[in-house]
Parts: sequence; C-alpha cells; structure tokens
Amino acid sequence: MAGEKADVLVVGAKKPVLMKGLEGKVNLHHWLDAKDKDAYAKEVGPKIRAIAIAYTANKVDANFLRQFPKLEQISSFGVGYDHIDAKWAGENGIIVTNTPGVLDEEVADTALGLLLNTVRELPQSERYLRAGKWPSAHYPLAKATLRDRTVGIVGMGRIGKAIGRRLEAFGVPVVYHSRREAKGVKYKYYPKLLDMARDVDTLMVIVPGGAETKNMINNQVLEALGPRGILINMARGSVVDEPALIEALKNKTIFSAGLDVFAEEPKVPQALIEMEHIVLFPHVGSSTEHTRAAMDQLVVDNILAWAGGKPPLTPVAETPYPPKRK
Ligand code: 8YV
Repeated sequence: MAGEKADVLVVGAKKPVLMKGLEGKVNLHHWLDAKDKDAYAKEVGPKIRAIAIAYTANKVDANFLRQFPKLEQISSFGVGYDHIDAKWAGENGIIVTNTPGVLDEEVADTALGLLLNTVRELPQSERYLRAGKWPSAHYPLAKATLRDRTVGIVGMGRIGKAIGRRLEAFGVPVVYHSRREAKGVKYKYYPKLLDMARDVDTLMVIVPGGAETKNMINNQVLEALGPRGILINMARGSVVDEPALIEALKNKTIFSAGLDVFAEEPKVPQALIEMEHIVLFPHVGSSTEHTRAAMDQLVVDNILAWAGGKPPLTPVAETPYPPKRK
C-alpha cells in the first residue's frame, strides 16, 4: 500500500475547500458524476476506503454504505450527523467524523439573532418599512419582549453553552434540560423537559437530531410552555412535532416561533409560511463563508489524518477510535 493514494468517494457538491485540500493527495471519485449509480457503485465500490460528505442533506444509510466493503472512514460535514447511520458504521468497524467546535459561536450568534427577531418582530417591521407603510403610521409596538423572559435551553452541548453565555450578557435568566446534567454548568438543571417547559416561557432547542430526540417538542411540551410561549428551533426539524407546532401556533397555545430547521428541508409547510407573526430562516445557523470554510477544512483534515495513518481528529461517539474491526 505504501506510496499508493487511497480511493475516496465524495458524496455531494465539489466544494472548493474540499477539492483544494484533497485533490492530488487521494484519488477522488464523485458520486455526483455517476449517471447510473448502481453501475458506478459496482465499478468503484470495491476500491473506496473513505467517504467525504459535503452536506448534511447528503443522506448515507446502511444500504448505501454496504456498497463499499473496504470502507474505513466517513468524514462528514456538519456537527449533526443524523444523516449517517453511525450505529451501523460503528458495528462495522467504520469511523465517522463530524465537524464540531468550529461552528459553535456562529450558530450561537444565529440563535440569538433568531430569538431577537422573533421576540421583537424585527423582520415584520422591516417588511412594513419596505411596503411604504411607515409614513402613515408607526409600526405597532411589539407584544413580546426579552426583558421579562426566562430561556430554557434544550441541549447543553458546546453550542448550548455558547448560547447561554450570550443570554447572560443580555441579562436573560437561563435554565436547561439535557439527557444528563452538564458538568461545570451553573444554570438550573431540569431532568424533565416538561417541568422546564412549565417554568419558562421561551425554549431554545439545540439538541442533536435522530431517533432519540424525534418529536421531543410535542403537543404536551407546547401546552406546558403556554400562551406566552416562544419556541426557537436551531437543532433539527425532526426534534419538533411539526404538525403539533402548526396547531399550537394556530390555536395560540403558544405565542410564536422562530425556526431555522424543518422536518423536510427544503420544503417548509405552507401553513408556516402563511403565518406572518413567526420567523423562518432557511437553515442558516452556520452559513457564513468563514465558518463553512472551517467546517470544510475539518472534513479534509479528518480524511488526510486517516490517509496518513493517524487517529481521526473528531470521531463521533458511536464510532470510537480505534475501530472494532469487522
Ligand atoms: C449546516 C448544521 O448549516 O452542522 C450542522 O449540523 O446543521 C449546519 O451547520 C447544515 O448542516 C447545512 O448542511
């Protein structure tokens, strides 16, 4: 093997940082270029030893992965990896890496932006100005304020902590719920989400997606949040029961919502689009050139570490290093 370049499959777009970092160092193959996917998998599948995934929208399940019997490493873009069957990968001796750390502050910035936009109706007031309505009357006073709110953060990982720091600077009380109490975190911990939802009026959701968190923000949680309630979802659409949320907004079970993520992106339910009082972002949590380049670079660095026989930089929990060999 010495001196031979490893065969790496790129799933998704040919992003400049990925191409610059990998071209010439490994043999690249592009799933995107394959017209007949089955024929392509038969042709290149047996030699592929690593996969680089360009976006979290590029889903990689067990059936897809079975086409690559020599696969050792999957280097994925994004801190979330619910688009990959990481459990299957772990059971089959394949390491999965994601891109944590480099996006925390950016996503926390967006989270605060979405919260402020939702509470203070800033997008609506901008639409009002652009529609030429200001000369006839001032934009109505916002019904909500951050001044009397307590934010319950759902998920106290790195991004949850970065959001907490920002809220502290804004003088907003913070409490949290997560699977386990987070070490060194001074905010009040709620082992039960429902108890926290009853005690706060604002939920900031920033947990990983996947089976464990599917629909955790359900009808009961929204009812507990109550008529002043504001839900901010920066996590994954799957975490919120979307039809229940639509009902809760229609019935005024909660007051408003700010959503960066949706159950079936990029499709957004028409019922949400028609609600003028809520705020909708097209999954832009980490999307600046600066941060996306850092995330892409970490995808590259994980591939190059593997190609150089070094341990992965950021393996996910389901696939600890060294891998269990098949
Ligand atoms: C990306 C994200 O915006 O890292 C993640 O898990 O959700 C975001 O950083 C998204 O994955 C776009 O593909």
